[in-house]
Amino acid sequence: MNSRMTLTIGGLLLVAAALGGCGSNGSMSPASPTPTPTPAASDVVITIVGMNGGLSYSPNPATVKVGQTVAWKNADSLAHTATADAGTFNTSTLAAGATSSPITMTTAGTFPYHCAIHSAMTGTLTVTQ
Ligand SMILES: [Cu+2]
Repeated sequence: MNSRMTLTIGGLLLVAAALGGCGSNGSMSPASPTPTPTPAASDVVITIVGMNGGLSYSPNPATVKVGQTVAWKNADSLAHTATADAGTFNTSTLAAGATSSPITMTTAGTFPYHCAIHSAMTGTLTVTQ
């Protein structure tokens, strides 16, 4: 081994580190905190009131048009979901106070849904043309 070989290897490692650093999140972040991105506005927001049978979601039933987006806002102190019985949509688990990403409703129909954590929580979403 000579010093020239060592320098070459060192240079390659630097290049590899630089390339890898570009792809990872966080390492290139500025020191000051970036503002949390504002979630995209949804056409309709349904509030998760809490565990109360058919009154767990409000409004219920809710009606939207094809192509509109729906978000569920969890106003309860427990985690909940809004999960279509047929699996066509699912907010996944929403912590207390969290709002789901907007979900675009692409198919007309009546969609019963429930909380995947508390099956007694039920709602209905109607999607019209
Ligand atoms: Cu629940």
